[in-house]
Amino acid sequence: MSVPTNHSEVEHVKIASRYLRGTLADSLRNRLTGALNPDDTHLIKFHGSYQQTDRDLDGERKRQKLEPLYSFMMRVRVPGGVCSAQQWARMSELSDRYGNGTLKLTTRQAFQLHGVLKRNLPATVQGFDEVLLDSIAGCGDVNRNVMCNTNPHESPLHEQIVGIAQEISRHLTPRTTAYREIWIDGGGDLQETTEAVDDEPIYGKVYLPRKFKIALSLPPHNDTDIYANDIGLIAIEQDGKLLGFNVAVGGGLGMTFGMPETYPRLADLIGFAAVDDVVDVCEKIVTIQRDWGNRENRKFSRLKYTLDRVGLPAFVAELHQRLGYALGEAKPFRFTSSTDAFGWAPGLNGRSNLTLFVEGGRVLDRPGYGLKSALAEIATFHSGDFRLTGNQNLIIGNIEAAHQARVQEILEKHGAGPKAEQLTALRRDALACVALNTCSQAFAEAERYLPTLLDKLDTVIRAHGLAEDSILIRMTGCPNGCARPYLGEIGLVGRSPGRYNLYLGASHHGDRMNKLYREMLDEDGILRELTPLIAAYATGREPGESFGDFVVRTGLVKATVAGLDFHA
Ligand code: SRM
Ligand code: SF4
Repeated sequence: MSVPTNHSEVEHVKIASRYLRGTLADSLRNRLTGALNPDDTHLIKFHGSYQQTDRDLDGERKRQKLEPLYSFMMRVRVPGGVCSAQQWARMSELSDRYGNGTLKLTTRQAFQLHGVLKRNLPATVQGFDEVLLDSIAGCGDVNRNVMCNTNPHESPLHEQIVGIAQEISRHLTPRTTAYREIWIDGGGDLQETTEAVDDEPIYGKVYLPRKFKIALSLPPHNDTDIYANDIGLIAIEQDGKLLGFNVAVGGGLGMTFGMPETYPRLADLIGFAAVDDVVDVCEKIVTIQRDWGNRENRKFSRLKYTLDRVGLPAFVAELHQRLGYALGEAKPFRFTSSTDAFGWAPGLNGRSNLTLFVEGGRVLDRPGYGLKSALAEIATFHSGDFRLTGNQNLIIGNIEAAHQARVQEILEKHGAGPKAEQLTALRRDALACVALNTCSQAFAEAERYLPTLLDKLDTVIRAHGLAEDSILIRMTGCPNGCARPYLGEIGLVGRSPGRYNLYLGASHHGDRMNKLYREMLDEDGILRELTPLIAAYATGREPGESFGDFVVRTGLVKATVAGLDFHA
């Protein structure tokens, strides 16, 4: 089998890879460089890793005529965001032993390690494997980590829904044995990879045209931003029983500056699926995208472009045909929140849950603040779980009554006690993507800079009595959308070092995107624009009105009603 010549380079690499093997074994054995063979840089994404350089050092190393300092980001899927204390402990330990000492909790409830050297990749993967974690499908043209909102204290239904998220994830995980062969059995010293005998019943030999994302949520919470996903599943309950899911398709946020034919788009509701059908509905949607998605130009390969090209009715008709029945009519629901509830909350069976604020999702130790050490210590005795939220925060879940005081004490001892309530809601609910120094796509800082900007914005917020009012601010270093900035009531998207485009007017619950308001602002410009708006909001808002709704109502920006009018 070969792929048509007009298909993109990555399609050719995939087909030649024999189910994701490529020459990865050879790349790992080559000790002369810290990098992989060029084609393998595409394939390793399917194994959950990106080859990166330390962008802070790139210039200096070039001047010294040295190879860039190559290292690898490794992404470990945590379906539904729930992992055990043992798994937490292992990730923390691996980040110290092989990574840069920090653990990143992503906007999709996964773990990332940064700074892993090529020679340490196999040992790191083996470390995941020993505690039943893996990085396969962390990245690549396959279904990624399946998200699910994580409010264990709210109802037993959440547990059921997390279970369904895990089932969807298992079903859509690639079946190739290449991952085990290369990283675990081969241990980085595999002499030869076997002739592929695998079968990928869902993906086939060339996998999907592009990444694919699924999120679940249980109203009234939309903390997984389901509309930003290729498939969003909205749980519908009746009298405490899960009936099934409303199905939304075609969300995705990436775009490219200067190319208005690329755009962020929210998913459209197309119907209702019963609990027992939902895994199959996801599979069939994935296969339509596999067959219909654009494989010539990766800029237009996501499901959102497939949908806008063929039209929603044709897509839904095809889905019904592949299912052999029609989805039911979408059922009524209402989202009222998309943020995390910080602090202690009672749980089920006498246990409790503690939601901790993790700035930028970065779990680390710094002088006077030892969050990472505190969590590692808690993991030594905690019999519950750890839950990564879609807002880059962490819930220590299902804490035994007998352990509550000890958990609190350890956090305080390390200066990491729950202090979310001392922060403004603006800061508590902020999101920032990784950006520099590891992300190759970043035009500007995000995670490293947003706290500084927030110090200044907090002064304005407090001066206007808005410390407890949640305003969603989201910053990314480029327009790819990793911190879902187009769903920020205030979105800041990096254009060049120190300069950002300012977007305003998303809803507070993830169901309306924002619009471009100003371009190329530096810090002074951002403060100059936002200060009067915050003041006007404090005095002019209607009861319960969110900042995003306020700027739309007062005519500052027009409401974005569909992806195709995002740039209008
Ligand atoms: Fe992302 C690429 C980080 C969530 C849209 N994303 C990247 C890469 C791998 C950069 C690259 O291509 O070289 C970034 C790695 C940086 C690093 O050094 O770690 C990266 N994305 C992240 C994370 C870690 C951001 C964070 O700070 O938490 C998130 C990891 C999620 C996970 O666990 O799987 C992350 N990325 C997202 C989201 C949000 C979401 O899914 O809810 C989006 C927008 C939704 C979407 O997919 O449309 C997102 N990332 C992108 C895109 C644009 C995709 C597109 O369709 O245009 C890229 C670039 C690409 O795919 O070509 C990208
Ligand atoms: Fe990198 Fe851009 Fe994603 Fe930020 S939004 S992590 S800069 S790809």
